[in-house]
Amino acid sequence: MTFTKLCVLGLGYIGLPTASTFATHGLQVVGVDVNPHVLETLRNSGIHIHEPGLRTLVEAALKSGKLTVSEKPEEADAFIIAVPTPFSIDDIGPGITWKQADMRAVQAATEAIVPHLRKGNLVVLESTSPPLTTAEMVTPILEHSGLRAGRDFHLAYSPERVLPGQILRELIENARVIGGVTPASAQAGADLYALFVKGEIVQTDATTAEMVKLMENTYRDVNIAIANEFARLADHFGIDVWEAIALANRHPRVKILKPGPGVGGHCISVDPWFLVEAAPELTPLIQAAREVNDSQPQFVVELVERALGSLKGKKIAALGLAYKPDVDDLRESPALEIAHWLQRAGAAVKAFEPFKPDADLPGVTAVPTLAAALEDAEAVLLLVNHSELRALVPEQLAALTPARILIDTVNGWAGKDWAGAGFEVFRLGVRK
Ligand code: SAJ
Repeated sequence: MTFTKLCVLGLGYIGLPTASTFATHGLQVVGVDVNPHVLETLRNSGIHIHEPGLRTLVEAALKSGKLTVSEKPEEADAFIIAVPTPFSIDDIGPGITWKQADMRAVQAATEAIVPHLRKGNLVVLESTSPPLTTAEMVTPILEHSGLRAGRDFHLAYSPERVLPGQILRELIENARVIGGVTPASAQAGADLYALFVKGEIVQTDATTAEMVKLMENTYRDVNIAIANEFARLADHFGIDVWEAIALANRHPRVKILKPGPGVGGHCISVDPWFLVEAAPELTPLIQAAREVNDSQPQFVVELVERALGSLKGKKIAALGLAYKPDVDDLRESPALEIAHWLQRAGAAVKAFEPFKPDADLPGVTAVPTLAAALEDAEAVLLLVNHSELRALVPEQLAALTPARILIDTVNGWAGKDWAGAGFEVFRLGVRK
């Protein structure tokens, strides 16, 4: 199949890079978003997302006239749905919460395509979705057009697999899985992404493609959970988990991930729930892993309490609030949760996030500079392994703060002579 014009619905972390990349590879692209702020920012040559290289790419795409933005879709050869699928939290009993995929944005975007859908078009869903979404939710909505999926138009599911912080490179280089409702739909999807994807393009059916995405992120979640559990065990047995992991990883078939303050972001902490929701009785391991990772912030709060004796009134500089290093994304961030909990427990927290110095956060006192966080602190808590924070050296930190207690939850400050500069260091997964 050949393509001239493409509509991308959803201009977020995935939709905007995808739309811009197609535009710089020759397609006429209409980027659609329901958020007027996003459209206005883009129309004024701004950008609402921090991602290395994205600003330049979007500028080039807009300047060339190949990318335009709009609040509504229009007729095109192909449509890509890249809207968010967050989760909603349900209370299902005393003390039990259950997380469910909130599919309203996918539903609304699919409905918005219906009036513009023509014979021979291709529709691709990229949003992470529970298994069977393409077959049982998207198909019936699109068929309100009077056209039949797989017969009159092509329909496919293609998961995005890019890593925030490396989106532009991974979008092009990663392997792409395209699952069609028919083999011809998968082929049409493959033809579209072949315009820029350099990685292998692998065709399958739509439900397999949905599962692949959920399996990838669930696999990572479970593996991070075991690393976090090892950190708790190391703490219990009085050893250094980082050393133990480094040694275990010398085994040719072992690759333990890093423990930390918990699992955040809009993918790994969310996607496993899509499987749990779809088959609760088949997912005890996945549920246990979620529980371990979700309770890791509490483990950090206890570590801080142990280091400081008590939390009441203690002045703590919390460094980093993003969900992982070198991104500005605060969604589901364990660091944010920890800062919040410490504050609720009576500590006087000043939090600093270098990628969002002006963030205004409910329940957390954020300050705009590192110096402001540190100036009167009694303890320094490293929550995110941002390069800029990791690079701090003992003398530099000693000059910026009266605090002489460091609590490192990400092993960012290992291997430096902190004791030489008068600091006492507590590390996650290392019992002193
Ligand atoms: N984390 C650890 N220990 C580790 C690795 C990560 O605690 O060893 C934590 C991070 O600090 C963060 C969370 O896990 O809080 C998730 O970070 P991540 O870098 O593992 O993943 P994401 O959420 O940024 O991106 C993931 C990627 N999926 C996989 O690696 C299987 C990415 O390829 C997906 O495209 C993305 O989810 C997505 O959009 O689904």
